[in-house]
Amino acid sequence: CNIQSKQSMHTLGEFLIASQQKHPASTGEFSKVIHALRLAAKVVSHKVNKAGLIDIIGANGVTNAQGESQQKLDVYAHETFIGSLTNRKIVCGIASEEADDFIEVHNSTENPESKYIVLIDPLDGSSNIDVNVSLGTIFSIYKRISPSTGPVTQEDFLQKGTEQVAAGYILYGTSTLFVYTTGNGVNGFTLNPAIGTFYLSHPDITLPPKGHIYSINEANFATFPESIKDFLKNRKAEDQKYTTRYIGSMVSDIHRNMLKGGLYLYPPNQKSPQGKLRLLYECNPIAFIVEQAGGEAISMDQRIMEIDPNTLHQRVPFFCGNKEMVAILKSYL
Ligand code: P6P
Repeated sequence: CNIQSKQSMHTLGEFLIASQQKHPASTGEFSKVIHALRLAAKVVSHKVNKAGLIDIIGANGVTNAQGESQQKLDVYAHETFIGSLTNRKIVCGIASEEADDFIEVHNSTENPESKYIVLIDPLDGSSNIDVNVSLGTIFSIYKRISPSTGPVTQEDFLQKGTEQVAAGYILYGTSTLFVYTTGNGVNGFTLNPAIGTFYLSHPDITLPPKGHIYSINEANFATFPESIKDFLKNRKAEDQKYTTRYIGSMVSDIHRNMLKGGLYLYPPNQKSPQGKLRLLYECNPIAFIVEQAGGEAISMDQRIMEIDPNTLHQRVPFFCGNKEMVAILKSYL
């Protein structure tokens, strides 16, 4: 249907109000967190879509907690999301891929009812910035577990993925999409940049029952575990009907697999013995979303969301997608 009929659909704001009304006890604070993320998403989307026109392209010469050269847009996205979440005094702590340690939002003692914490990868896939390929933001929301009278602590951030209150991603692609779950299914909202409003464009996203796409960087094949090598070899057997798609921007690969079916794999390899992806602000939020869409997310023999985190920037092997494709992979693991 054309954009006109879509505009008669729910906006993200209306969807949040409707969702909040289903929980009479809710204080509306959670909705404010999503509103803050929504605003930051619009600001980053505007910048990403203008990257070629303003001096924001290229690295700024700084390396982040991961030892990766920070792209200017990474820093911009980090500051935009941190600012939006902090200004509204609705969260008590934030952890970001771009910051070595978690950030205590100082109002947490003045404003003890700010019970949420957010973990975020402000701009994943940033190596694609300069070549005009889609990028994404990934976020995960928890309730703090330390006493509300004191500052947030490490334990607030090192909770299992099963404790997530919500998770989502923003895809800066041919259009800007805001996708999130609170544990009752997955919904996607497309930004109409002309008026700065997100409209419900992908209600109740559900993975197709079967998938024929797998997403992996096979340049690392030589040092994958033997089980992964065997899995990949058999996908290529002549009677198989698979294809590979790998954008190098996880949010894009995941979103495509959510709509068309597929399996995303980032196995351990010589360069990244624990895999490359971070448990807290990449794997757990994507795992929550994929499971809510009827799929599965594992790390070798474990369910991703059951992993007990040890450190903020911990990396884990990551496989997620259709239950049917994950089941085949499990038979090799
Ligand atoms: P490689 C981007 O840096 C990222 O975190 C994911 O978005 C992406 O899927 C992966 O790393 C790409 O890593 O090692 O294949 O270049």
